[in-house]
Amino acid sequence: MFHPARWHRLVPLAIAAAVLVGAGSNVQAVAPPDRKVQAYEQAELIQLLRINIATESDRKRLTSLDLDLAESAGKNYVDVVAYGNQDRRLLKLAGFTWSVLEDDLVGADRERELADAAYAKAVKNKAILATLPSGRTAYRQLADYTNDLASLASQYPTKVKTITLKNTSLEGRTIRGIEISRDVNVSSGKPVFIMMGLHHAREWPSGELTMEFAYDLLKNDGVVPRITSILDKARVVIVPVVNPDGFNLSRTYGYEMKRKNCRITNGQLPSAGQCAQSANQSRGTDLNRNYAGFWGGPGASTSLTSETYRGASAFSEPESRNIQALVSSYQATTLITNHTYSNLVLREPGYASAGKTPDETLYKSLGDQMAAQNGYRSQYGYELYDTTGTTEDWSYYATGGLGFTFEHGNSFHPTFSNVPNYYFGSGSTAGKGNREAYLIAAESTINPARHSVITGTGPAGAVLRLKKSFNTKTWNGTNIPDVLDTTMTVPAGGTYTYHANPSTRPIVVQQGGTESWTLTCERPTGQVLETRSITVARGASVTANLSTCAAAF
Ligand code: 0X9
Ligand code: ZN
Repeated sequence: MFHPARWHRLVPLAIAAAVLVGAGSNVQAVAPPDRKVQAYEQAELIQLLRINIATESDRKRLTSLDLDLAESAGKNYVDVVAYGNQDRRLLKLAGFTWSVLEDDLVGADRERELADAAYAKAVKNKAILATLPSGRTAYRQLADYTNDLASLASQYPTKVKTITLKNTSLEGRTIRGIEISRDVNVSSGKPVFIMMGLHHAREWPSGELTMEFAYDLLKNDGVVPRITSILDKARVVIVPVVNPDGFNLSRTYGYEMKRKNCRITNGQLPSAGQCAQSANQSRGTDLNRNYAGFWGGPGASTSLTSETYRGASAFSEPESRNIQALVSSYQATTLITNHTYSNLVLREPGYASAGKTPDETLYKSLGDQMAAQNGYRSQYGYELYDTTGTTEDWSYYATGGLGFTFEHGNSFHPTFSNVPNYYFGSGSTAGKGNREAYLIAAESTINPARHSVITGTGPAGAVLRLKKSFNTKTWNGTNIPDVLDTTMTVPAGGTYTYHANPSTRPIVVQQGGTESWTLTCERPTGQVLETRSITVARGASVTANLSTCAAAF
């Protein structure tokens, strides 16, 4: 397994990096920022290389070169996207040898376009009958996602509610998602499953699979009993494109390998067209290193031109802050963030020295259950390589909701005909695939043994609020304020069931402590009529009869 740089918490990053670079090489730690630009401008080949690794120290040295690791690594190799001659020279100087997996990634994209056209034609001619729930035969562009979300909302007004995320992207785009549930407009205390795609721009299937699951749920509600039950008992939140600026660029010829967002200069918005300028190709923040959980630790870079740039500070990016706000506004008991590639189901922890989570038994069993369906490998995030500041590094430790990274398939964006295979499974796993894995995630969301339940009586129409404020710590101990704040309305009849995450965060559970939710019973105007402190563990249920509120309502 790939365990790169594991420097000690107390060693400042710069010193740790210098030590690593010193290990048997005089090569610069950070490759010149313009190497990609040069590769594009001089039409040098962008290649996928499999770098041979003999020892752990080789891995460390390779990591310290700050190349674009392709996220697939094995016992004796690490795959790297090499931008032109300069990256290859850097590898050679450092003494590495490799085999070429893909000799021309840009050319391969052209070939993919042709294969995609052939696939679309075959579906049209009914030569291929099994199609995706939406019927799509080619990768969506950004506008297709926007249109599809809007059309589902208008087609299913009682089952789909549009969500507009809090911040626009750096280039000013609105980021949207949908909630899917029976009577979606009733605020009913159901547990929530959040699924997302396209944190990373070039990982096109991650958005497709997210969107197709939405179509599937809506198309098969009332047809497939499992799906009917999911709509009855859960709220599914779908955000297919977390990083619209990056994705939009990646869907443009010549920019297919774009990964990050459009942060060109720290603290500044990009000007129109700036993100697409060739000189800025390698700039941007890696949104999957920008979350506050362990932000600034191993497996993330301080260089704005690195593919794993962590950003100027925790949650410096509007796109990651969007997901923070989104997750904080639901009781999301399960979360899947879709990525490509490597056929993995990853759970926390994301860096090796963190130790197992207090939910390991449950966390592993859910990961294993899903992996049994999509045929992927279920493992810890750090078994791929250490990372910090990823989505679940924050979401799991802040909310206790079980968060997973799915790494689909065998390349960042293969020919589209792979997407239906990823979704449904094919060959020996026919009828399975990620659809089954997602359904298991949705069913696990509903299972009260896996989250917490607060029930009781209260005045019909009252708003019940669960709130908790705390600090999330970054790697160096900086406190980043977090507020989880969700509401439901007491239904007619005056009995409520509020499905929630445990009141105590995993880190506090680990230390043997407890935390509470503050439950308030409010008039719809926001006037608080009763306040309770609720301590509830995973798998437990507590009763809170809100009689003071009922008397005053
Ligand atoms: O590096 C990432 O952000 C993810 N891989 S990707 O190829 N999609 O970029 C993996 C993050 C998962 N977490 C850990 N590896 N700890
Ligand atoms: Zn990714």
